[in-house]
Amino acid sequence: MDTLLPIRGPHRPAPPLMPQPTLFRRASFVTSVRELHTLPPEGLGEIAFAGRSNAGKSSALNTLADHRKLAFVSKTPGRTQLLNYFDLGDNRYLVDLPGYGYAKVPDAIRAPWGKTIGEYLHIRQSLVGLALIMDARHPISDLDRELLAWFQPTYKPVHVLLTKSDKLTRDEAQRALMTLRRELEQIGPNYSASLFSSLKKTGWEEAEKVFAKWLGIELKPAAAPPPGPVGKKPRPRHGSWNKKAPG
Ligand SMILES: Nc1nc2c(ncn2[C@@H]2O[C@H](COP(=O)(O)OP(=O)(O)O)[C@@H](O)[C@H]2O)c(=O)[nH]1
Ligand SMILES: [Mg+2]
Repeated sequence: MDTLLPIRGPHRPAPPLMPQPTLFRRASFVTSVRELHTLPPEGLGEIAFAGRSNAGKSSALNTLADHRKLAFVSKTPGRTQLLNYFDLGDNRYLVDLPGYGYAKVPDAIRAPWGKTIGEYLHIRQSLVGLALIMDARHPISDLDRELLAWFQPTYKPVHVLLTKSDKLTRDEAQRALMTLRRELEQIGPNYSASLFSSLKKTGWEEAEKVFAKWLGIELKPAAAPPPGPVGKKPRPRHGSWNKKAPG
């Protein structure tokens, strides 16, 4: 009796793998800072990530780090109100700031989240720029404006990632970007913005270029990950791109 063999089609080469973000790929959690006197020693450069709660900051960080759990640490209870430091290697860091917009802050404090983080933004010498995450559908809230006004006296650059751009049509997204850019131009010459989507994994190339320049890191052409064994389907790299941390 004939043995039933699986029917195989002609051999098809695997589709080329898409380039992946590399700049933050080595990012690993170092420490959470509650008081400024416990900040790590000044390094060669750090970028702070800020944004309203729910704007998509954790997802954007995970996308840029090509790591679905990077921002997990920032969500663990007790760490959400702290500055969370991630080491990028070579004495460079990214700093995840707490999201703002939930708690009402007394006017006297002025910075969106209060004194400590407001002060950090002013005094930290190795802070080379601010990455501000905004939801492309509701760009630039009053709190975002307050933060920009607070940061402006440092004369350091700001780059806005207009994330969730997948929720808009191409035209709507372009219009949101242009409107925002016009407003940013009024604030400072080194304020820029680009579209981003953690869902579609788009916009990371432009973000990486800006952040690499700030950090003085030369970007190597994004290396595609090595192909898996022949015939084996590569596992999806971003199966749960925005997995929520418990608690
Ligand atoms: N469609 C879409 N949803 C997103 C995107 N980024 C984040 N989200 C969703 O927005 C919500 C808030 O995201 P999160 O990253 O936790 O925001 P955070 O509070 O700023 O850290 C979650 O439900 C995410 O699934 C995106 O690029 N596209
Ligand atoms: Mg978050």
